[in-house]
Amino acid sequence: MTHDDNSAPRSAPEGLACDAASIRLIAKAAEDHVATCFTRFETQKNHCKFGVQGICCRICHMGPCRITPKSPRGVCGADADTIAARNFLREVAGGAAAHSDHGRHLALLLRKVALGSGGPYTIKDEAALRRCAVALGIEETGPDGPKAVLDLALELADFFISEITSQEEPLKMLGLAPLKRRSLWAQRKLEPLGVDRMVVEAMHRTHIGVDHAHENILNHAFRTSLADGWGGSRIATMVSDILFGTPVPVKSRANLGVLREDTVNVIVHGHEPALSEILAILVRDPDIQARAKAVGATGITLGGICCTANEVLMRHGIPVAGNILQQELAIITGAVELMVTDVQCVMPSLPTVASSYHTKVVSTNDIAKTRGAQHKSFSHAQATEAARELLEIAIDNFKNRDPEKIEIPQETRELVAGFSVPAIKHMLGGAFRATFRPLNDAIMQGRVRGICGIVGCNNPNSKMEEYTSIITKRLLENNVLVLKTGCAAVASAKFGLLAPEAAMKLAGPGLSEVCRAVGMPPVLHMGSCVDNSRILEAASEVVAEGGLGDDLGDLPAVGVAPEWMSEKAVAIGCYFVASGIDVVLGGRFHVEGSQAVYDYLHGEVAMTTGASFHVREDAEEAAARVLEIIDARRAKLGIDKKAERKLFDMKDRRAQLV
Ligand code: SF4
Ligand code: MSK
Repeated sequence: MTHDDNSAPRSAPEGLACDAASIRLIAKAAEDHVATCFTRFETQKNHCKFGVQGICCRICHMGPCRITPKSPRGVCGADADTIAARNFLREVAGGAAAHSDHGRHLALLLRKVALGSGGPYTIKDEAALRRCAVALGIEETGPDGPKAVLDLALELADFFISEITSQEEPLKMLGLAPLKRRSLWAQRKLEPLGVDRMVVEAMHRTHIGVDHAHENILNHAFRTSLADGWGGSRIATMVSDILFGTPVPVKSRANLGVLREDTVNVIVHGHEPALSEILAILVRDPDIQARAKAVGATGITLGGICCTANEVLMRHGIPVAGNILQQELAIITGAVELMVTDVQCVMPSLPTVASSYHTKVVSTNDIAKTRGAQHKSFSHAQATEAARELLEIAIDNFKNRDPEKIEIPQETRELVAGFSVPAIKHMLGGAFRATFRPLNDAIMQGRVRGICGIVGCNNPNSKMEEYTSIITKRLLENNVLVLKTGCAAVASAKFGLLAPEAAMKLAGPGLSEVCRAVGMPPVLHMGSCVDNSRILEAASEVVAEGGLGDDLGDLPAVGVAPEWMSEKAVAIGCYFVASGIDVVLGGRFHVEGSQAVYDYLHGEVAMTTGASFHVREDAEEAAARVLEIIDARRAKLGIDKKAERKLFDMKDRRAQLV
């Protein structure tokens, strides 16, 4: 038995998860006396009501202060509105910081590569480099023709770093958004400076005795989120594409059944792709495979958890073992030799869980250590050596498996991922004229009713993936094209929604026709958490293509965060809303102790941005709300009436020419 004694779930495993693999392993955890997030949730779920309502303040040491009807103000005089708004802004700052630090690390790696000190990393996708430079207004040709790749890479890296640190200049990357939206941001004073300054300012504003007006605090939350969505996160995506390749459709599989009894199993987990990229390449090295065979395995299986999984899935087709709530379950299979962690969403419980099996947990980023895990500090310059050493640790650990403890569920589903924006345009328009035109036409004709970005995490506060699955299926039936990222995408993968056949089985007739015509699934996996920037990119391209208004806020498009839990999800929701896209939340923000803050986020903010948050804890009601918003947008665009399909004869055509 581990030193955690809360290993027995109080609910039946069937009530905690939808997929058979997770259900079985939650039960196995109890049999093995291993505590997991599912059992720990049981001991934590009587949440402090002050925390839930966002009216506990720990910002200074005259407190902590809690707001009640009898004590409506903290010691300093802060009321519920100030306290809830400050807590919300700090969440957004945390989320923006996480995404954008990821972006910064990649921009710094791009700079090293440009200067020749990037170890094994190279500019893998020169077309992406040139495409980004052009989009950002950086000349890609000089007086003597196209600039040399490394010169352009250095210019771009310096541009990205100056965007992250910009002190007084609004973010230049806002230029990637439609003109009307940019004007709105400027008029409403929402244009962000660099995310570094925005996050520091968020911490300053929320210090005791600074910003007390809830609208002013919340508007800074939206501004900070824009510095993430259009800045830090977008930089992460752009640089990843340049260094590791722009994703194209790729087949793979998802769920814990991707682990194999006869191979050495290695899991990469976290978010930053630099190390996992090298592992994905090295794992195919014949020498490494031979070493695995020498210890009695048939080879090595690399699988992923969370968004590091999504990164190597999108570019290499590496199978996905699971999403955030499955990280402990992967170890509980008893068949994982090594779990390599980087940053974000890595549970500190992993070494404790691993202590009941033979799994080694190795952390690799100096900003993310866990007690009980071995730490191997990763440097880009030595990336290949580090990856080789990690694989050797895994191979050496194969002999330590306890056959009695191994149970690998068989469940896996086929999927197609890799839908970057260039890949979608290519699928829709073909190699000759990659374009969003067919999608815009299908939306205007009503064959596709609208677009929905479903993003975010899983949360043990509800049955894992049930909400995500229900809302996704309901939207598909109603001809809504679904774009997914993060753990929400993995959830769909596990239930077969990322397979092209889903278009025939689950999509309404119009959406099914469009998907079948181009051979794509009705749910497009666009990548990791930072790749929500790809959804903004796709939406901007749809606006630019014409016929659906001239602002992101005109599109029949909605964002949904069904089972969200992280500060990053709060930041993502805010940059969607600030970009004019309504967001439906499956769970509530911790702000309900302040009616004013609640009303601002769930309604009044629309007067500033054109969109707001909508909480629907029931998935069917959430689907209905998404369709209402889409239909309202369609009516505003004047495309709510189904266009009659008229077959033109020669006489009609001649009449059109007159
Ligand atoms: Fe209490 Fe004000 Fe200090 Fe917050 S900042 S802990 S409300 S005194
Ligand atoms: S990993 S932030 S649980 S999506 Fe990106 Fe999943 Fe949410 Fe982490």
